[in-house]
Parts: sequence; structure tokens; C-alpha cells
Amino acid sequence: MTRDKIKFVLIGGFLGAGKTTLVGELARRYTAQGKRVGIITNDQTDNLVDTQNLRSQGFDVGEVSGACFCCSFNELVATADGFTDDDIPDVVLAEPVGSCTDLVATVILPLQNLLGSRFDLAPFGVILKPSHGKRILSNQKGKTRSGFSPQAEYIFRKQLEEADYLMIGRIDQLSDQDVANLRERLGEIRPDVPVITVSPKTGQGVDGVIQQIDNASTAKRRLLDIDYDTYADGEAELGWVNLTAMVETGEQPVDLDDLTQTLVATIAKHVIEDGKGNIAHLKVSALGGDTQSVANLVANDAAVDVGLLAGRSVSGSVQLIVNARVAMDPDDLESHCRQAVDSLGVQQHLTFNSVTAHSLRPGRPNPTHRVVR
Ligand SMILES: Nc1nc2c(ncn2[C@@H]2O[C@H](COP(=O)(O)OP(=O)(O)OP(=O)(O)O)[C@@H](O)[C@H]2O)c(=O)[nH]1
Ligand SMILES: [Mg+2]
Repeated sequence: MTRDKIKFVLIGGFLGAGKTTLVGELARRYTAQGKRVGIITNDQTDNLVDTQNLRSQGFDVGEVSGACFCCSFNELVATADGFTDDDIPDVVLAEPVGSCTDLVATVILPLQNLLGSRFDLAPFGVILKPSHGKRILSNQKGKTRSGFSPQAEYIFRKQLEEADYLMIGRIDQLSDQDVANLRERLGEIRPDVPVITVSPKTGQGVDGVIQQIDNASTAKRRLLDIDYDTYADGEAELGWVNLTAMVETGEQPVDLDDLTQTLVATIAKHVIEDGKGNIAHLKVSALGGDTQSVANLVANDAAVDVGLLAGRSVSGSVQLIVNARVAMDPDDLESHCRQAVDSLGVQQHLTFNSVTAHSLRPGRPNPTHRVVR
């Protein structure tokens, strides 16, 4: 029996751009169409809020952790194959690490060249994070206004340059003028790619994303002209902390949404008061039984958002996971995260069974495969 190829959809974009939210919304729509969906998440280290978030929405999620897709290409392939044992997906939705770029050369083309008989590679869509896009893309040469270094801004731009189609995200929060300005800036970077608008959170424009995914004619496979030294410096600027705390509530149930929002706000307060930190994405998950809350903060001056609402209180065991990506020293970031968790424990009368944390600066990207011009 011959099978249809698995459609492989990679959704790129900077940290906090809305990739996981979009992947969840796409998965819901494909599932409603009767398609089987597999999702692959990715991070430099383990214990991912995104994996839990998408699993708690009922999706089948595989995780590639320990390095980005390009440096863990064989694990990516094994994870995509892992879905195929008894229930072969029609669509695989994959979310790379938000500080990664050069994905056409290191992930899409190698997958197409080596496994093209099994996977049908969709056009590559990249979602623009408006809060940083507005500042980075309007920069005069040599001046940075985003709070990130020129090297981190370089990654942001390179991500946009390699797209087959670009998405302006969070349009529920943008004025028509904002959208027009961002379109103009994107047109300067890539005059030849379609630019669509989308709100992964409200679902507005997601049909347009599906049309782009199905429009094979836009898949131009643009190879970047990229300097890996600058790319590596930009990634190394980011402090990365994944912290997991296993806690018990007192007899009084705790409101999970309150827990996640408070913890994000407290970590952010420490980071901002420190005066050195620039938040790319702070996310906290609280999982009690089968109820989960995720709260997020995507910039120093943004508001804390509950991306996944639990809507109820629980008592007993709760797992807290913090994933923090902030331009600052990772050891300092870890101590801010630990302090915030401690003070939350006191405030909410939590008993700690364990707290483990892993902090790092991403190492130099060393792709398994890289297609060059
Ligand atoms: N208002 C609004 N918020 C959104 C939208 N899309 C995503 N968000 C919020 O933005 C935050 C980050 O979204 P994620 O989907 O986690 O972003 P991401 O790109 O996966 O982030 P990383 O995995 O860290 O790179 C969450 O609080 C989301 O709820 C949107 O269209 N509108
Ligand atoms: Mg994500």
C-alpha cells in the first residue's frame, strides 16, 4: 500500500512571537478537518512549558530537547518517525527554538533531500513579533532600540529573510497604522514574499495561514547569507533558565492562574529591577491533576498574559515549570527565578518537595547538515 506523504510544517519566529499559540490553533483546525496531527516542540534543554501546554490541549506532542532542530537533526527525524508507529499523522507541525535561524539550509532542505519520499515540506512561514519588530525594523544603522544587542537583532532579521511567507502576529493588538508600518518594513527586507496578518490567540487570519501552507508555489527555499559568528554571539547573549518545582498546596486550594501570573510578574520585577535584563519570553506553567495554567510575558514593558487559562483552583500536588529567556547572565536569571519561586511558596503556603533548575547560554550552532549555495 502506498501512503500519502506526511505534510511537514515548520513555523518560525522570534522568542514569544506566538508560534506555540499558532501551532495549537492550526492543530485544532486540522483535527476538525479529520486530519491526524503530530506536533514537535524544541528547546536547548528539557522541561518545556510548550510541550505541556500543547499536550494539555489534547495533542500528540513529541519533544526534541537539548539542542535546536538544526543541531539535533537526527532526533528531529526520529521524533517525526515516532508518531508513525500506530497512528501515522497527516500533518506534523514543528516549532523550532525562537532564537534559531538558517532553518531552510539546516532543517527544511536536509529533510527534503534526505526524506523527501516520506515528508512533503510545506512553505516556511515566519511570524513577526510586533513588540520587537516595531523597534528592530525601524532602527537606523548601528543604533539598537530594542534593548537587545546588534547581534541578537541580526538573528531577528535573518529569521524574517528566509521566510516563504511572513505573518504579522497579534493583530488583535495592532492599529491599522501599525500594520501598515510593519508591512512597509517587511517589504524592505523581502519585497517578494507574501505578508499576511494573523492573531493566533483569537484565530483571526489562521485560515490565511492554512492557505499559505497549502500553496506550494511560494516555497522558494531561500538560502541565507549568514555569518555564524554573529549568529552565535546573538544567541549567547540570552540567558536560558528552565526550572521545575514540585510543590504541595495547603488544605486551601490555590488558583492556578493566580499562581502563574504572580510568578511571572515577580520574576519580571526582579529582572527589571536588576537593570540589566531584557526579557525575550518568560513563561510559567502550573499543572495540578489534569488542570494547567500558562502565563507569559514577552517584553519588559508588556503585560503578563495568561496564554492558557486553567479557570480553577486545585489542592494537592502541583508542578511549576519556569522557562525564562532573557538577555542577561543565566546565573543571575536563575537566582531571580529561585527567589521568585521561594516568595511565591511563602505567599501561597506551598510546601516544596523539589526545585531543580538548568541555566545556560546557548552554545554556537553546529548544524548536523547544512545546504550551501
Ligand atoms: N494578544 C495576543 N496574544 C498572543 C497572540 N498570539 C500569542 N499571544 C500570546 O503571546 C505569548 C507568547 O505566545 P507563544 O505562542 O508562547 O510564543 P512562542 O513564539 O511559542 O514563544 P517561544 O516558544 O518562547 O519562542 C502568550 O502569552 C500568548 O498567549 C495573539 O494573536 N494576540
Ligand atoms: Mg513556543
